[in-house]
Amino acid sequence: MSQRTFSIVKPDAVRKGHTGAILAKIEEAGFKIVSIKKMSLTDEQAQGFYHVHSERPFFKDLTKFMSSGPIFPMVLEKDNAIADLRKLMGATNPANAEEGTIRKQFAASIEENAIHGSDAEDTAAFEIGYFFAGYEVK
Ligand code: RTP
Ligand code: MG
Repeated sequence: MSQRTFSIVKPDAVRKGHTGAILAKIEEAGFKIVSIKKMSLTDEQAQGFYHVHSERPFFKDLTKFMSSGPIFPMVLEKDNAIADLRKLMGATNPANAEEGTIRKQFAASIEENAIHGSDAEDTAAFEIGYFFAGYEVK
């Protein structure tokens, strides 16, 4: 069944000029881009987005990184979108990511790992609403 998920091309990948190649992989995998924009986050906005990680030791570095430059947040749609995007992304640590995944190809480290993808239906709904108004994702 058709499902929506939320993704971000992270600041490291944008800085390195990998946005187009990452979007091409996403489209080739059958995802429809429902909505996309270029923007930068403040540290406070990044904290709100990653609030589930607020107690983790890497939280401060993570929000500093996510607010370090432009990102491309987007809403994606396809059958089984949430799980299929996670698969296409590869493991959080690119050292463990499978061949052919976005993180294997474009991520530099466990933190600067090129792409975000929602991990469940409830987080996808929260994350889409955090970045896009209802009229932008009709
Ligand atoms: P994401 O939420 O960005 O899609 O990544 P994920 O599910 O694969 O990983 P998650 O555990 O949710 O962690 C969120 C992001 O925090 C950074 N991180 N750094 N230094 C570290 O040990 C560490 N662990 C995680 C990464 O940028 C990760 O994607
Ligand atoms: Mg996550």
